[in-house]
Amino acid sequence: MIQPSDISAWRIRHKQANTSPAASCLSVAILLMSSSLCFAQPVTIHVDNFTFTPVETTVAPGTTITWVNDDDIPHTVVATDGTFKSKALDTEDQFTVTMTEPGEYVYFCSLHPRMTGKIIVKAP
Ligand SMILES: [Cu+2]
Repeated sequence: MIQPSDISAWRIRHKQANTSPAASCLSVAILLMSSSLCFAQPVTIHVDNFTFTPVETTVAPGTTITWVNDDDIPHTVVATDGTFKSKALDTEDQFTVTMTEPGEYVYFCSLHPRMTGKIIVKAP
């Protein structure tokens, strides 16, 4: 015979097993009294053929952005206002920053200054 306590234990296990990442995030957000963390999905920007792709991207504050050099020559990632600056990235090297302050950040490759991109940090 199943006791009521068995059912509630099963429910707890069942609930945990089916908790989605979004639901977990929501719980964490309620705990922290902050919703901005939940919308900060990491973003990857590819560097290839002298181009940043996507060339412009809008993210929430707290978003981690990773540039990956898919090109066969080195590139850098340098913000015009000095917010971030990578070393020369060889093929397959990565550079990661976390953007916390809202604003518009234009960046370029210091080796090939015509390569530019833009990150817009904006609360959702
Ligand atoms: Cu470059």
